[in-house]
Amino acid sequence: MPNPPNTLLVNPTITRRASARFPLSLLHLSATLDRSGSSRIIDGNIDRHFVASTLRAIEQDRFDAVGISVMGGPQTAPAIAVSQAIRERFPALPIVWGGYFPTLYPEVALSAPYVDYAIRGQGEKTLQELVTALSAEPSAAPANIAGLSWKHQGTVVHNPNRHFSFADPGRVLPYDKLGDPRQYLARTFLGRRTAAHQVAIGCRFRCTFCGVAAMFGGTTMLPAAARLERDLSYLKYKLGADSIQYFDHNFFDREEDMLPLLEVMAKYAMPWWCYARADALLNLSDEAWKLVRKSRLKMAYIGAESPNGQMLKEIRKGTRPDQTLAVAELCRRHGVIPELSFMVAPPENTEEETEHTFEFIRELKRINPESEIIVYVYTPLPESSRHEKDRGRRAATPLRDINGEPVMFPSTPEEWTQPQWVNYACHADAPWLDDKMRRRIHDFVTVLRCRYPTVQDLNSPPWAKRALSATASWRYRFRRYDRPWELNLANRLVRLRMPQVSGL
Ligand code: B12
Repeated sequence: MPNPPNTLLVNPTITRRASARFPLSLLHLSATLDRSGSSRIIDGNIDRHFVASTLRAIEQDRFDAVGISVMGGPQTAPAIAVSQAIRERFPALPIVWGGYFPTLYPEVALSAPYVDYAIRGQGEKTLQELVTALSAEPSAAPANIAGLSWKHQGTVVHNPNRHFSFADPGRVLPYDKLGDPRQYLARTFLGRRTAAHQVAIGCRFRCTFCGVAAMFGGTTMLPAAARLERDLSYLKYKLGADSIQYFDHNFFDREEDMLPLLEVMAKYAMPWWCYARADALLNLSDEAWKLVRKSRLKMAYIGAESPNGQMLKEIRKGTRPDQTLAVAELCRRHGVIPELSFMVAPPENTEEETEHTFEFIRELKRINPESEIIVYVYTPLPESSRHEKDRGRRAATPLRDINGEPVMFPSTPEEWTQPQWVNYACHADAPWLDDKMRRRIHDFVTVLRCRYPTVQDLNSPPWAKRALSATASWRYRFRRYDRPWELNLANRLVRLRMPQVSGL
């Protein structure tokens, strides 16, 4: 009889210690793994020497595999560093990558000598089956584990996709594996001890640019109200959380399913933040809005994306620009701040679309000056990374760089760590932009965020925000965005927060 499988789970550093939130991916995986074995978590956001800690953990204990969570962007380089270090010191230990990076790019992940398995999509069951197989027979070929990609005689094998599942771990997540879970509660504009939590899983929409659609293929599931009650009760009464940031992919779904959840939240009345859609909020009944207010929703992040209805259709967003304007007004009436994100500088009509978006943002600010605006560069996912159900549907025009050459996406994890590709993954730059366009976006964003400093910034004193806003007002008013040197200087002193980089 083999020993029950033991798995080491690692979250490579992606953000500052102060911005670290519960590593929900690893907590969910751990809850499932512990049903048939055991697991340990190392979080690189808290443990800044997580590579050394990982090696030490493997020296001290017997593990059947190491699972590493990898998101494209700034997490890829530390994920490579820890994987290489493990391979060098413990060459026989299987290394498994899971999360958005291997889901979108399994071939790229498996091209690396330090990745043995890539798990696509939800990882709980796939990882559990894999480590069970590895602990019984390390050299066994895992041909029948759904959701797994692996290497066989020099080629990559993709097992069939795994069906979407919504397994309730049956208890609160194993937060105690993180040391003191209270270190993950943060002071935010929601409260003094904000906790990150996820209620519903997945999203029923299939926006072509979104990693969530690639991960879930348009499926979503909401939990029973009792489960939410159990979790909120733990977060509030055991940990002392006073507010919640919901990491749900899309919080508001069918109203009849939402109402019982909103009732629980109204009972706990902890100020909250979530991802939402303009159409869903516009369709909420009065009864639902009453509960939304009572539960103290403070801010809803809404993907507005573009003021161009045709573009919204092409990317399968499913909402219209008039709904974006309407939701800004609706939120104002209900005391909810809409945090609206836009994707500027698309590959076609780059300049025209960008200027149009700037004007639309001004209109939104007129309707609801409290609206928070996030400006990203439109960086579509490679066609190959879309969910199998969506591949080949509405094939986009091939992307071309600034010289008219086809855009070639990286073929190794190392290439994805080059600054231009990290910026691509972070929606901060694209190969079809010239310096003039980059500067124009940067200057507009500088003027906008100085004119309207975010409420999410708690560090800058109110007088500094007021001074910045006053300094920026003439530029904003007369659309003189170019080279705002005085704002760049002032910003360096005040260092306004960037929610798109660090989260709340
Ligand atoms: C929290 C969060 C962050 C946090 C960090 C998280 C952390 N690790 O501490 C912060 C704020 C730092 C962050 C940053 C970024 N993020 Co982020 N983030 C999220 C968010 C809101 C929640 C993630 C989460 O906890 N989910 C809940 C858990 C349970 O789900 P999960 O992580 O997907 O895990 C499951 C599977 O992925 C898989 N899995 C995950 N890890 C592993 C590991 C193993 C071994 C296995 C087997 C399986 C596995 O199994 C898990 C359980 O089913 C998601 C959106 C969302 N709702 O998921 C975006 C999201 C993951 N982020 C995304 C992106 C793009 C970014 C950025 C890179 C860019 C950006 N502009 O947002 C930035 C980087 C910014 C920078 N530093 O410059 C995208 C990823 C899509 C993509 N194309 O890759 C998402 C989906 C948002 C979106 N819709 O665009 N992010």
